[in-house]
Amino acid sequence: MYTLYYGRGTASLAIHAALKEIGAPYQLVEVDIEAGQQRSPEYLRINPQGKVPALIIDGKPFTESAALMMMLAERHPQSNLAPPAASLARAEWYELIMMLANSLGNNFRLWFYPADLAGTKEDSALRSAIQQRIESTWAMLDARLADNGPYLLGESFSGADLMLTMYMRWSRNMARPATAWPALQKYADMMRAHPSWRHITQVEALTGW
Ligand SMILES: N[C@@H](CCC(=O)N[C@@H](CS)C(=O)NCC(=O)O)C(=O)O
Repeated sequence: MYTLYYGRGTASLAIHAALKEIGAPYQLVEVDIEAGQQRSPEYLRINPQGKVPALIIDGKPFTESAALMMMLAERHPQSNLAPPAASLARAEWYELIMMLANSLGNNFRLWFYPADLAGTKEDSALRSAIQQRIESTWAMLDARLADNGPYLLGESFSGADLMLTMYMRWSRNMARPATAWPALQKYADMMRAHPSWRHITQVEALTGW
């Protein structure tokens, strides 16, 4: 039994969907980010960084969404989260997971929590630089999907698609959201209809998309 500590619509989204894909038993514990529950002494014992997600595996807490995706893929080789271990497709999958986490995850963290870096929420030069970095990643991914879709690995769905869909959703209120790129718009329509994504949207009562 896995236990996922999640916040609605946050970096736990992809892991929530991955658990649904696997079909293994799991329970959810909501951490209310708006209410600051991530900084409660109880939660800090689970993740001293005070962030979600945290996943309890065999009684031990683990964090970092990209790492959790890799752990789940490894523990459930029959699932569709990743191509077979040691294959070239698996190597490409690792590359994708890390690229998404570095190019999108880190920049979105600064977008939503600019005080992490600048000590202020008012630094417009920083925000504009982050926005440009995120947009250049959308452009690169749009070209990739237009050339070799419909999924990141071509014909096969994988957990990398759950990561990308999560990050794309976070851009929905930006001046140029991911869906401003045509292949990404098509991809978003496909992924929003994907069963595990629809499931978590309902469970987390997400609006928008
Ligand atoms: N690199 C981490 C980032 C986790 C993260 O920043 N989570 C945010 C929600 S998306 C959070 O917990 N924010 C609460 C806070 O920092 O106070 C991951 O991918 O798991």
